[in-house]
Amino acid sequence: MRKRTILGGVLAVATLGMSGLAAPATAAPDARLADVIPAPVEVRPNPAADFWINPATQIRTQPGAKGAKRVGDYLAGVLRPATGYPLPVAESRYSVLPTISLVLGDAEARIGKQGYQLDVTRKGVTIRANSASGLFAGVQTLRQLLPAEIESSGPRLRAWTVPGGRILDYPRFGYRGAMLDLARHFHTVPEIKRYIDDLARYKINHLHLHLADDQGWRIQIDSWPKLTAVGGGQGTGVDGAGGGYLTKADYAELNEYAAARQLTIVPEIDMPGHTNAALSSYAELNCDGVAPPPRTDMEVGYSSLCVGKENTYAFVEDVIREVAAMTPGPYLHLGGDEAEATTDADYRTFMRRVIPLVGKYGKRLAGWHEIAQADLPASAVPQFWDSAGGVDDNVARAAGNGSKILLSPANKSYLDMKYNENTELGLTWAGPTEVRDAYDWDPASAVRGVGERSVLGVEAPLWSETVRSIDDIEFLAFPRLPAIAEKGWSAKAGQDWESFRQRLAGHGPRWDLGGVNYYRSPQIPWPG
Ligand code: IFG
Repeated sequence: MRKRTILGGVLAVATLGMSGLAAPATAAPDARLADVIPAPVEVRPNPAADFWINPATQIRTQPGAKGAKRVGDYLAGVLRPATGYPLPVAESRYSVLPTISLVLGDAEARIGKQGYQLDVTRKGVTIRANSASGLFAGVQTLRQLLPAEIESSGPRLRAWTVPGGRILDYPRFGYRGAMLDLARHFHTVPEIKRYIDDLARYKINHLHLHLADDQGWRIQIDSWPKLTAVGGGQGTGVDGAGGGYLTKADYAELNEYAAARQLTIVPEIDMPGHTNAALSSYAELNCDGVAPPPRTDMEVGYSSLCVGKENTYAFVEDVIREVAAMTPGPYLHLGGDEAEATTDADYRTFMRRVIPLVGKYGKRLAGWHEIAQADLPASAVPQFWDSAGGVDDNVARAAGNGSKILLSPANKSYLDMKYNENTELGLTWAGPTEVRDAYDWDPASAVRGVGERSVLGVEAPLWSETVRSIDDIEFLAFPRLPAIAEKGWSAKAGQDWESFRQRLAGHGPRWDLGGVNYYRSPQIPWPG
């Protein structure tokens, strides 16, 4: 660290000497306020007010505002590597130095809980918000207003100019999520952390982890240890790759890492279908008392918990209790999809018994939209995964009963779909899905009977049957994930494919410098 500080100091003097404290005339900003993704609500450029982050710049938060201080520390971590500047984070009421201020309170009420107001003047940058998550959203916007080189892992000698003006911004929907399937292929804690960093860039604020399925069980449950000892062992995963599981310590570490980036973890234990990993780990869970062999193929719809066995409900309650106890976030997702080996009557019997357990352990129920066949509390969140334009009477009924719907239309938001028939990774059943397919839809009219007020938000699932690494994850997620992020954050009026593709082109260099392994879609005018 000392070496870097000295280097930073040398760089600082060199840059300072080069052009003093005012923004050097040659340092026209690279990015424009209007280039931000997701598109902000209001943008008012002021070219006379460009700010130049310089060696004397400091980051300031109000004394005692702990949440703001944590965002300030995060911002320093984003800016220090490429600038080489010290960028101290000070808790003070005012500052005479050039300053990036993160201020809680005295922002316009209409920005709500997650919005922010970002002002850039020649003296500095001020981000105002009503919460730490709002400040964090403003920080992601500020990051995009800096030249792409800000994403470099090492110091670059250049002027760090921020274009002058004001952005006032807040999300259309409160829930913008991404789902990562750990069951078909287990991804390590460092890989998941990297994905969390990727998601935070685009104001995604939920990470749904698919923790159990036919091939693998990926979360430690103390009361049923064979779930991971057997169901999470080596060789569990599609094609026998990707075994492993999250210990409770791993899971706690991920929740902490996500929280510091304003993301909430949503754990899913899929049931009554997609349960072969549990059934093959415990013979007594099976109706016939015989454990089926582990499965590493890609078939779905062949497994079911034994609805008629009391042992099943002791198992489910133990799992729900332990997962709820280790999850700081409000949601617990029970899956419920593709229960083709469970009769409709048994499905409803099963759900009638297990749905109350989610509330009993203090969580809000989420589930794939089939769960709406059962009687749901109005607080429950059905996650729609049929194609956009689809119809599901149970979902429409749930929305009519006051439930908020999470939208994951498979032909728009499933990141595990191929981009085109030549894409090596991914599946085809709901695709192929190029970037424009992921962008051209509107959440408020995607499902009949689910209007704007019934939409909780959007989520982009990434199933891992064909995914083996963080490079594979990023290849499938970028550039389609920013498209889904814009669906969830930006006002409908601000969404336009031509504008999005132009803005997205400018993110290619950021991903190149940040080491994000993205698909260079021919639909996007990438620079250079
Ligand atoms: N559908 C299954 C997933 C996965 C997916 C792959 C849902 C809710 C196809 N269920 O999507 O388990 O196999 O695209």
